[in-house]
Amino acid sequence: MSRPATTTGAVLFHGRLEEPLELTVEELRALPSHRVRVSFDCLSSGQQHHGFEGPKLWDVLRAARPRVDFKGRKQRLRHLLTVTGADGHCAVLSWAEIDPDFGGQQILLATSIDGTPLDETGPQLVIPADHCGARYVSGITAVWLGSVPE
Ligand SMILES: Nc1nc2c(c(=O)[nH]1)N[C@H]1C(S)=C(S)[C@@H](COP(=O)(O)O)O[C@H]1N2
Ligand SMILES: [Mo]
Repeated sequence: MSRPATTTGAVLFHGRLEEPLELTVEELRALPSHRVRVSFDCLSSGQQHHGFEGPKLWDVLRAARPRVDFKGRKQRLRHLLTVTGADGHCAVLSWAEIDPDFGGQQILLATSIDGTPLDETGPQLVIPADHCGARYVSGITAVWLGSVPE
């Protein structure tokens, strides 16, 4: 589930997709970009404040052509994403957190942090609603889409 992308700073999208897709930070910039100011709490370093910019994870996921039935709504709910960093840190997101028919959260794959481009390190997951910073996975190398078996 954490097979990294082959290009430095690129992300491998794999799992329940028409085909695996590798996207660089530069390619992520081709999608509509959003800016957010966030604060989150870290157990070891306290309250952090950052400005992030990048596309919505939802828009990236749609571009990656998920093998998911969009006609109904209930069938989508069994899907989940894992987001993995270069160091193996991994967080799970449920499909419904980002689907506009459900939570529709403004979760981003940031291409810059505080104005610094992330081309070399890889994008960072931004979850403005989270109180804790642990799901702000940095240096993302892989995003996997899966579903709970029927
Ligand atoms: N790849 C990776 N991303 C990570 C972590 C990690 O260990 N590895 N730690 C998380 C935690 S616990 C926090 S609080 C934030 C810290 O973000 P900051 O260093 O930009 O303040 O990064 C998160 N992202
Ligand atoms: Mo943290």
